[in-house]
Order: sequence, then C-alpha cells, then structure tokens
Amino acid sequence: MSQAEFVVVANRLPVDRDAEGGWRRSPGGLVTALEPVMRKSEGAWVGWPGKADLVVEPFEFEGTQLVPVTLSAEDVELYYEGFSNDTIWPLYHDVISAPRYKREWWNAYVTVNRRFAEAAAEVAAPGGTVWVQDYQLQLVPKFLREARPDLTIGYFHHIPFPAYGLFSQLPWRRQVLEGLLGADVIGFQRVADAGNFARAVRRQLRYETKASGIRVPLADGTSRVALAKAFPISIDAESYVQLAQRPEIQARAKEIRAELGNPARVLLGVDRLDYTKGIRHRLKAFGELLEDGKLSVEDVTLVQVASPSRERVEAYMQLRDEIELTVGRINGGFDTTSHSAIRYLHHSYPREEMVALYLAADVMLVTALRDGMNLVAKEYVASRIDNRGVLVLSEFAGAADELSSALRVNPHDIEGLKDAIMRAIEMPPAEQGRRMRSLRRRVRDHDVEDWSREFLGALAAKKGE
Ligand code: GDG
Repeated sequence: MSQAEFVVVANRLPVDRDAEGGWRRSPGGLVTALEPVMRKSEGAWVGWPGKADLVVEPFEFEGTQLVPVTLSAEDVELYYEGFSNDTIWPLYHDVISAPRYKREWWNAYVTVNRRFAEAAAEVAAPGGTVWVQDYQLQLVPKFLREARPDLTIGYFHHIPFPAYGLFSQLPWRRQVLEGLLGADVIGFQRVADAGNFARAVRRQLRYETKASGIRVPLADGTSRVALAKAFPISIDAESYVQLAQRPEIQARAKEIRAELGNPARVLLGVDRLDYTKGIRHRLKAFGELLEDGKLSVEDVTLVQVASPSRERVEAYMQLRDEIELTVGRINGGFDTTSHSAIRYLHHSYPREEMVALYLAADVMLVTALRDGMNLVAKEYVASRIDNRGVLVLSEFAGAADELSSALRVNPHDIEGLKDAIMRAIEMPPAEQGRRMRSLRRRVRDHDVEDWSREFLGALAAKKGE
C-alpha cells in the first residue's frame, strides 16, 4: 500500500459491490464532489465496504486507492445502527425521535472510530491532508492527531449540530467535542450549526472562541486555533442540466404525467424514508386539502418517492408503517377508479428517472423538520432548465439559508403548509419564472466543486500556520 498526500475518511467507501463480486462507483453526492480532487491528488479513501464481516485488501479503483475498514455484524449493529443512527442522528435532528443512550453503543463507536483513525494514519503520507466526513466519525480527528501530529486534518459535518440545550443531553458530550476539535477545520452546513458548536465548546470545555476560531489548549501549555465555520454543501449542478437536456429524459417526464392521468398539477416529494424529512406533515396537509374540497384527485396528484433507508432501526420500521397507513387511508378515501391521490413509491431509482420526475413536477415539496442541507431541493432547481416549477421549502432545511426565492414554510404549521401548497399550485408562470431563475442562479454559482475548493482552501491555509 503506497502512502497518499490526500486522504478521505468516510463511513462508506465510494463503491458498491456488484452481483459478480466486482466494484462499481456508488452514486452519492460526496463521491461526485470529491472525484475531481481525488483524481488530481492520487488520493486514498478509507471507509467501510458496506457489508458486515467483509475483509478486503486495499485496492485501486479509478485512480483512487481504496482502504477498506472491516466492520463485524456486531459493529454494524452497535456503532452504525445503534450509536450513529439511533443516538446521534435523532439527537442532532432536534430529538424529533427520542435518542437512545446506550453505553454498549458508545463503546463500539469509540472502538470503530479508532479503527478508522488507524487506517487513515497508516495510509497518509508525511505532512499530508486528511478530510474526515460526518457524524459517524466524530472521534477520528482526535485519534488521528494523536497518532499523526504532522497531518493537517479537516472534518465536515453533513447533518445539523443541535442547540446546546439538546446537545448537552449526550452523556459523552465532552468526548465528542474533544474528538471534533482534533481537526484544524471543522465545517458545518449552516452558520447556526457552527454557532451551536462554538457555544457547546465554550460551555463544556471553557475554551475561548473568537469569530470562527476556537483556541484549543495543548499539553505543553501552548495552544492552537481550530476553525469552525459554515461551508454549505452543494451539487454538481451542470450534470443535472445535462440530464435535463436529454430528449429521452424530457420524453420520460411527459410519459410520467400521462401515466398519472395527465393531472393539471403534479406535486412531488423525494426523500429517504426518514422521520426528519416531514413526510407525515406533507401527507397531512395534502390529505386535508382533499378533504376540504380545495383539491380534487382529477386535478392534482402527489408523487412521493420514499427510498428505503435504515430498515433495521426500530424508529424507521415504525415510520414506514405510519406512512403507509396514512397513504392507504388517503388513497382509500379519495381515489377514483381512474385517478389516485398519492402515488407512493418505496423504491430507489436511477438518477435519470429522478430528473424525469423533477421535470414532471409542477411543485416540489421539501418539508423537512430538520435537515443539514437537503440536496433534493437543489437538484430540483438545477434540473428546471425551463425555469418553471415551484419549490416549497422548509425553513428547517439548511438549503433555506441560500434558496430564499423558494416558498418557505414551517412544516409544523399545517395551515401554513396548506396555504403554501395552494399558492404553489396557483402560481402564475411569470412568478414561477422569476423565482426559479433566481434559485437556479444561486445553485449554479455555488456548486459542489466550489464547496470542496472552499473547504480545502481553508484547510490549506491552516497547513502554513
Ligand atoms: C445528508 C443530510 C445533506 C434519494 N432517493 C433516491 C436518490 N436520492 C438522492 C437524492 C439526493 C440524496 O439521495 C439525498 O440527499 P439529501 O441531502 O436530500 O438527504 P440525506 O440523504 O439525508 O443526506 C442532508 C446531505 O447529507 C449532504 O451533505 O444535504 O441534509 O441529511 O442526492 O437525489 N437518488 C437516486 N434514487 C433514489 O431513489 N438515484
């Protein structure tokens, strides 16, 4: 295994195993975001190959060295499904679902984070740069700095960082803060997330903070300054434009509308089936509009893609049951033999089909109760090369900070949500165009390449210090 100047550490490797036991690139946004950097720097990527107990030697894939970290079935249960997805995820999303604090889960989280840090320490070249990704790996920056003080370490947090009053519930709050502060640059989605983090550091650790800088004391009595700042993530906007321009995708969009019975308006929701996404609130508002007689299934259909997610975590099983019950009730009450109120799709689709759906939708509903950014909102906007369509966007999604020309909603306010849906349905084309042009400008002017360049620029500036 050769050493790399630039190393990404993420829970998952950027590849999936195919049926023949080979590897193919996984479609995620992070992979696309980092692809140009990886290519230029001949970097390495440390991560879990996605299957329990799978032992794989490091291998090269499309010019990147992949360094697999093995997780046992027990690690997956305790570190991943347990601490990451049943403690940190609900706690950091404002306790929408109750976080469970289990010492056994925490112990596994520490052990697995140490394993990721060791793998990164082994592959990083002297004086190299390591970029750690997300909430599953909050302790890696500290472990890595202890093993390799010569490295420059960045960390990006893809989900919200909660207000101190909530964060302080965490029995291991100090360890988590110290873990993150092992990084030279700690990136967040929103200014508010960076602020929440700095406040937690002041309250818990009593470290001094000034603007975006946090003074971290060192064992020898000196100190260093870590940067904690917002770097809002984005998408590869140009690739969505290109997909949206393809004639067969445009034809597919028309076909989707025809398959739905050519309703006057198509509403769309696209989410991982997750309790943070506000799918229930959206269904409630839509159901009430049908009940009030404001909408009829002849004129309006809601397409809800709910891609399968975390299916072994109890809270997700419950959510699925609730949503499917609600969809069944609404459809049972309002469907006709020719028209359906909600077309509910519990599947994952190729990106081409997603773009066709975006093009088919007059109104995109993003009603997250809490969301780090929400890339779906940006993808919808980037795909609307016709400057039509209306984005209804929750103010609790990070994207709301940037996408100010969307119709902003508080998803907890069902009346307000109903009003916004009606306003979107009735919005004149000229207003749609005005708003969409401004949204598109923002997404185009700040794409994912800008995001990684800005973060890595801040990290490079730290190297010189
Ligand atoms: C986390 C944070 C933050 C979904 N279903 C299908 C599919 N998707 C794609 C979407 C989008 C991505 O998955 C989801 O990204 P989001 O940002 O909407 O949400 P999370 O998965 O919760 O992501 C979030 C993000 O990290 C990045 O920092 O924005 O706040 O929670 O790209 O298009 N893609 C395909 N088929 C599907 O069925 N191909």
